[in-house]
Amino acid sequence: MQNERVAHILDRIADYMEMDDDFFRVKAYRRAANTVQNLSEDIETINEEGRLQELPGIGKHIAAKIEEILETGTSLYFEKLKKEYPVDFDALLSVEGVGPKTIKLLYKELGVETLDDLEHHARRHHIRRIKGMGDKKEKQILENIDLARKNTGRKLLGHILPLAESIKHQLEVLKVVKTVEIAGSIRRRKETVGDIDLLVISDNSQEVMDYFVNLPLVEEVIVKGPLKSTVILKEGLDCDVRVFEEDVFGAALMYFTGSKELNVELRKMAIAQNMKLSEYGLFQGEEMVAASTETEIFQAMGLDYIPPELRETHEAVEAAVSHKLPDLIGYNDIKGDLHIHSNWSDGKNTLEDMVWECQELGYEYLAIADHCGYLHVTRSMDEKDIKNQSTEIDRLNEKMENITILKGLEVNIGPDGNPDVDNTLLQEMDLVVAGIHSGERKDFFEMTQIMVNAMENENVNIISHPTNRRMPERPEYDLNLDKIFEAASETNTFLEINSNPVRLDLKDVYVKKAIQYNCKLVINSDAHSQNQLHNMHLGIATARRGWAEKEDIINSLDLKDLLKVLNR
Ligand code: DGT
Ligand code: CA
Ligand code: CA
Repeated sequence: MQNERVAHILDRIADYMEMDDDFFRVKAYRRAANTVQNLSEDIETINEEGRLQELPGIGKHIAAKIEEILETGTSLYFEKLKKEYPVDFDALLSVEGVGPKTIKLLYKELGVETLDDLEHHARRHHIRRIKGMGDKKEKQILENIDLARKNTGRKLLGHILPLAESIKHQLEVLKVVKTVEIAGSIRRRKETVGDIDLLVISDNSQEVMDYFVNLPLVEEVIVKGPLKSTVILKEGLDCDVRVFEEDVFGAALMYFTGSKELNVELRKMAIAQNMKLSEYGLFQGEEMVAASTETEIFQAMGLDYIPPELRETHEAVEAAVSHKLPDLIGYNDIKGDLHIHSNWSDGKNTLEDMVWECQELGYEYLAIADHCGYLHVTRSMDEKDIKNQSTEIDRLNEKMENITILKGLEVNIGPDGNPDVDNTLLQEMDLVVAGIHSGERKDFFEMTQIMVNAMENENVNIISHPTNRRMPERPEYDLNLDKIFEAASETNTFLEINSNPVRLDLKDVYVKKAIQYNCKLVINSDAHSQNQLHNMHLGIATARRGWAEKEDIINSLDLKDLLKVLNR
């Protein structure tokens, strides 16, 4: 479905037009964006059937733009505007009081492209000096930057999950508590979370709530009730605790795991079967059909069990009806980590320490893939380092039992798409990971071509963090993913699901799309310390949210089969 992307581009074009006071066309583009946003049909189907101009607000001109976007992935006009104003629109627009006109002014006068730039100039009182801005506007901007940062301020799953688990464990200590489950977006393993939702089984809710609202992690109590309490945690997000009786816990867990979209779909389905589903159970008339476990409820509705990671959209319901849910890659299915840094480049721990930690994790193999070649951002190995590291790996492979260390490198993809390291050197490695590491952003076509070129190099096995996003501040590269996935599949290049909490790249929806293109994927930690090796489960969660099965993930293979697919 390209609907989101098309709507987004139309909306952005409207922003650019607003910069130039072209209000008539602004209105037309906004209306069209809105129409596309709210379509229930796939815009590609509508286009194929020649019905674009039947949509409200879409005339000949905009229909042609949409066609172009569907065909090429972007619009030349849009690309031209972006070059003219290379600013982070999403971030800047989220600051209250900053609209397209202000963005234009700030860019022209001060070169403001990002929230950080905006804050820099506001703090130094550069903004008040611009004609048409003034002290008041500057002060308002400064106040609202923080707010914008907080509001987009959904928290990262990788940072909040340990906190949620800690609260769960603290509640479990109580004698009156039978079970605590984390529900909501965290249970679904969504990459960012709005708050923490905890469900408790207990027959003494009073004691649970008294204890909960007095935990040291709590900053402020918003509501304290017998069945539900909400607090603000010191971490800066809310935590809800709800208490239930054991016999309805499955229904509660199902409801409060969501997503809202899935709940709506399930409720509709229950109604179609002459039943009623709520957080209190599945009912037929007055009679309770199922409530104590999720499994029972799904079964009673004729559905296969839907794993929480698949509950983001209603799609899983259709698959559960027809018994077509994927057999998801499991949290214990990963046999090794193929992207690990040591202090030979910018890692914190020694190579040997990293290997020991991998052995602790029960891996059969790992690949050290330190940076090499020219990188101005971080320490990087030269040819001599690579030789010496190789000797050390030989020594460790002699010494260690049950685990094999592969010799890898992480090379940087240069501006022409070639790794900036000699191919004869790459040929000698067991595996080569290639990634873009410069902050420089090229346009859609150029960026896509660079990546495709990199994949066509036969020494490159893995593309690391393919869209190079960093949450929250760095948006993903604007890439033609269809082209990237096609090339990956044709060249037998493996795309990484990077488990770093700020990356999770490829992200879930792209994982799903890559699999449709028959791409093979690899889940890596990209660890720069022993501790970060433990992030792997976040990458696995992302893979599961992208419907990935074991056969889609090459590091679920044992060493022998892995070496076969690496084909070196
Ligand atoms: P979040 O907190 O924004 O990351 O996302 P969720 O999904 O955790 O949302 P939250 O905390 O508002 O609610 C938890 C779950 O409770 C949600 O996934 C589904 C269920 N729920 C809450 N409010 C509603 C509602 O108004 N309608 C339906 N159908 N379900 C709801
Ligand atoms: Ca939530
Ligand atoms: Ca909540």
